[in-house]
Amino acid sequence: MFAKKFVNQKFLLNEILSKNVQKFINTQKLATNPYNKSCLQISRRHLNSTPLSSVLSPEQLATSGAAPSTTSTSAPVDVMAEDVPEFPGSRSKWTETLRFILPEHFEGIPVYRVMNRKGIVIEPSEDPNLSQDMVTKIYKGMTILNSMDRVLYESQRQGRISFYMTNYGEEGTHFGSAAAINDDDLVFGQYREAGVLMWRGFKLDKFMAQCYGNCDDLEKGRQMPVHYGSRDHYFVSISSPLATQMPQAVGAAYALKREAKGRCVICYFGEGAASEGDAQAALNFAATLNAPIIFFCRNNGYAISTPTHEQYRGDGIASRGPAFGIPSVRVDGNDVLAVYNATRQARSICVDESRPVLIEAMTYRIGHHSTSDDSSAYRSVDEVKQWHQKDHPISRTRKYMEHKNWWNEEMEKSWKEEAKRQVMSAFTNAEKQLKPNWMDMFTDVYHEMPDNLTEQMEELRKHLDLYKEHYPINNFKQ
Ligand SMILES: Cc1ncc(C[n+]2csc(CCOP(=O)(O)OP(=O)(O)O)c2C)c(N)n1
Repeated sequence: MFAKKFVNQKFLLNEILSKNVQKFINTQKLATNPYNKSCLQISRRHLNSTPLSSVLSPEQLATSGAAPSTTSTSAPVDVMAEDVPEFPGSRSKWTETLRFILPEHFEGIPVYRVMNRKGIVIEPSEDPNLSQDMVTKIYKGMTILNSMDRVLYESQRQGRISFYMTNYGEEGTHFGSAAAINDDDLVFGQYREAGVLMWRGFKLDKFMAQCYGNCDDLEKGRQMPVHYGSRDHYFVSISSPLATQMPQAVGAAYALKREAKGRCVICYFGEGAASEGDAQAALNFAATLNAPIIFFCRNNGYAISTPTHEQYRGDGIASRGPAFGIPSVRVDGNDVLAVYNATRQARSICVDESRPVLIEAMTYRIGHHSTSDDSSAYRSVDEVKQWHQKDHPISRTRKYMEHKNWWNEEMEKSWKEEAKRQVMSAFTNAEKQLKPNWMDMFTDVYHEMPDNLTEQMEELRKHLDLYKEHYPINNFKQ
């Protein structure tokens, strides 16, 4: 036992020593570059503890690229080529013209579209030729999400639920992207992506249960409404702090890469969230770790009351991708076919080449930010109306289907009734359910409940025994 441990330690020591030797060689390669002087000083300090002469022979030292010794008679080797910069931190040519790169030098990245606002495919070779069943499923999904939004929005206005966020105008980004990936690809969302979960078969009852925080809620009523999550649907639970899901999603993508089963991650976020530090960390980690992740930005023009011109001065979010070394594309988010094509291709790049991809879907937030917001305070009602009437993903998809003779007024009417019936039935069912047992407030803080938490739970139990008439205890499961 002892011998084995000793051998292991010796092996570890050799590993550390050989790593230090490699570091020494690398640092000496940088020696002639004054820019790297500070790095070198740090590395030298680091090396002071390692007796290099004991691991490298003088001959090895001489050929290792070490700085020429003052006593050496051999001529220094010029490792720098004449006309190409050799800086390890960039790949570029020399220039003798002093010129700052101005953002104005670049045209905006174009917006990829497949169909125009009349639902007509512009370039037939770009039509993904989705089957009638698939387009109908997408259309029905978008419309039923819209119905659910209306009911839950109203429900909040009446004080039946505490909070809600609608998805109005962004339905195309949800269904177009969700339909283009595999159902077991892992989703990390922000909060305005309910359609992705709906596409995967998360039932209306479950959406309602989460918003009502009733005993059917998978999250046991602990989070604010719209913070959905479902392990069965590979949809990681939403949390409120913006962009925190982004580096987490990269970590998950890296794990999927190691698992090597051809799965990837899709991570949704808004253009406002993209200003968070976590967004930069995520993009850079994903690029340097070659993580198979699709970053899907919903650029809907606003982050609550902040318009995009106060959010950034560059060319949106897509232009940041290449700076991180990430293939990037901008797409019309109100064109479900364009979103589908872009996401499908992104997935191939992601999985086949094991690298991240960035999609920026241009859209417009037709609804208020949330039920806590009145957007007429910072944008005109006419502006909203304009988008609602002239460029809505639902009406555009409907027009596409009508051109194909897949949909008509009669079908629309009967589907609307059916959708309303389904939503109202889930709604009345959710209202009837009890809230979870109050004890669920204490469970899952840790995997096992620590003693001090058990004590607190017992205190509450005694308190409720004494004062139960002051609590709505009958609304909770016993
Ligand atoms: C770290 C953090 N800062 C601020 C907030 C408050 N907040 C919630 S949503 C939001 C705007 C996000 O806008 P965007 O990312 O564009 O998404 P959208 O709401 O437009 O879909 C802000 C600032 C938060 N939740 N987390």
